Amino acid sequence: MPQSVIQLDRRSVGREVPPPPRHRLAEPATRQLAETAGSLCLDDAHLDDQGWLQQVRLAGATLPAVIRDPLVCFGYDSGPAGAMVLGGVPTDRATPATPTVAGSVRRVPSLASAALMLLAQQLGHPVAYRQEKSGALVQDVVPVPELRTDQSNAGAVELLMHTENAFHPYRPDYVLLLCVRADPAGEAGLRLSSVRRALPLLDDRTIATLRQPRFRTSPPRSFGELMEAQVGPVLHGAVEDPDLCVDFAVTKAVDAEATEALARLGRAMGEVTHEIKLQVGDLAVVDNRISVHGRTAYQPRFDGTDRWLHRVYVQVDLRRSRQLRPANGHVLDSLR
Ligand SMILES: O=C(O)CCC(=O)C(=O)O
Ligand SMILES: [Fe+2]
Repeated sequence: MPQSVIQLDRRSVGREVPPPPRHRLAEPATRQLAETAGSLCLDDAHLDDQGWLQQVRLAGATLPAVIRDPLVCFGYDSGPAGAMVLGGVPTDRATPATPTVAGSVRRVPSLASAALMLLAQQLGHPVAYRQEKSGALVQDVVPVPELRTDQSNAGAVELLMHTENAFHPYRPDYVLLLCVRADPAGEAGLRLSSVRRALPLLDDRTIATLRQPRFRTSPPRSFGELMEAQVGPVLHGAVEDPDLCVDFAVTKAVDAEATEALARLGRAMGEVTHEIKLQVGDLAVVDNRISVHGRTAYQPRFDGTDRWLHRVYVQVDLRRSRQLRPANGHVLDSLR
């Protein structure tokens, strides 16, 4: 199931935009992945432990092609949508109550978190940031009562479209979101939009402006005041197939023309946005270089039944961020 090589055809875009491709693991594949994940759920296992990650790496290489192929192909080319959904990922028979506290993370492997790590390693290397969710590799995306109006994964208001950690020079290449509990009201929608689909909707002058260092993206509070937001472009790389780096909540243009270009980009990204209501066992895989994501507003209950995603970040080339990772670990220290 190789992804089609992208073709930016100005005539074909802006009309009918197909949703991100959806693959589904068939029952035997789900069972096989559950078996391998289960074998990694040992009593003393720890998700952030180097030794455990090595076991995952080796076990991941033995998974059958039907499980690995969708991710391996996506790793080569994430296609026009820059995102996909893989259904049928095994989750635990008894998922505990959805956490309601800020900064909640997974430390001990479960069937779902071990399966997620096995799948993540098909794309590259899991990473985390020391200043975010205490540097845990598997993080909970859950609504938190005191943060419900926040522009963050813990909020319940509309979360504007963003490149994950757009301010960071070593931002993740991929963001993986595994649904272990669906929103009981069926309201919360993950939004996905790709620059490959939006670019043909933009005029040349807007594109040229977006490629210039006329934009500043500030870090979230959790990353502290240590970092001065640098000016940079919103589009970079190949002219016909650029990378995108923008957070519509915090990226600010430095002049009027750039402000207008950013607004045009926002409208174009909006035109090609898809909304996905994740169900239990659905893994959304987002190519963070090509697509942005966000979420609709929804009404959490904070009673243990709310929507719950496990999130993992992946970098393709771990070596690039070595200066921030003590002992060649998986957690990036603060930028200074
Ligand atoms: O809740 C969602 O669907 C997405 C939240 C988000 O942007 C994230 O976890 O990075
Ligand atoms: Fe995000």
